Amino acid sequence: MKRRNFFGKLSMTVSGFLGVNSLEAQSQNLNSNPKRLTNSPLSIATWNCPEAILISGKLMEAGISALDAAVKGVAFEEANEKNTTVGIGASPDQSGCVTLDACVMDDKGNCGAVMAVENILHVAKLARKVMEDTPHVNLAAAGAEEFAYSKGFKKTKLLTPASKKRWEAWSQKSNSSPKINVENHDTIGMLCLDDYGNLSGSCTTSGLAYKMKGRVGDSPIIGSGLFVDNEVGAATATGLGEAVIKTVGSFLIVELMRNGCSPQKACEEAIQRILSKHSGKTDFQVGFIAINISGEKGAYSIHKGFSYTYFKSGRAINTSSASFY
Ligand code: SD4
Repeated sequence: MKRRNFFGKLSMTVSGFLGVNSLEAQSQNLNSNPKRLTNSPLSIATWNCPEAILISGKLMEAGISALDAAVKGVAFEEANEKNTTVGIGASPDQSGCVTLDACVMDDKGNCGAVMAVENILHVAKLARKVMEDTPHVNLAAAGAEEFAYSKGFKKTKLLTPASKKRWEAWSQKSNSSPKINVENHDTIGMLCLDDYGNLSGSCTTSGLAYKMKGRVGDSPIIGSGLFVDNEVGAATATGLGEAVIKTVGSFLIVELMRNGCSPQKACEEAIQRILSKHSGKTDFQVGFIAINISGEKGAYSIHKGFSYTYFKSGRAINTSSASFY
């Protein structure tokens, strides 16, 4: 497809998703609030997700908060059947059941998460409901699903004919084991810095493809898959969740930034920490992205192949991350 057609189509898709009226309404908000930062709004997400980044970036340009932008941005990927690691069309667990994990964290340090949830599409939005409408941080499995229905979420069949076919092919192999997807589309962690200098983030995934039933990775674990501190910065992760959890990766990056590291240096240190705990064994991937409160960004992964997408001057730019190997 020609580049111009692609971006034309993309902006139509995105404006449909945004709702033009809400943009117009919110732009009045922007006019009445002065822009505080020169590097804002900034949104950045793991992997190649231009539509999600355009949604979050344009919402923030229209004066919408970083939290709203982070939840609405990843919603695009949750509804994207081609993304085999997020929302509808995602790979199931060993038993053929799709279970989703997600979390959100805002500029005030509030957070919410849902884990191992079946039949609910927009799990980042559900995590936000846990944060805003319950006294808890984490809701799991059937409890999270029941809570979703009580909040008006619809039951959605997440296993598509394509994801069922992939799972059937996988289950026929004799040495079937869980795997980290290495396609362009993968777990989406998104960090947003709005024009008022506030940071928020979201992370949404189906986790490891063909995982053990009940397995939960890093993505919905605050501090591991995502961490936001409005005084410092924010970080999010993709890759082998067990390795990220063992080093509390996203929290580690934010603390490194608090102690003076740039987002880039902090991501590199966190990857080094993981490698130092797995001496000799590097057959897995982890990637981190981070931003600080000044709008500087960083990304680093163990292996080549990880990329991230960010919003700049009305455009979504996808870039390869630097890597250890
Ligand atoms: C997990 N970190 O559940 C997730 C998987 C992932 O890209 O990021 N895949 O371990």
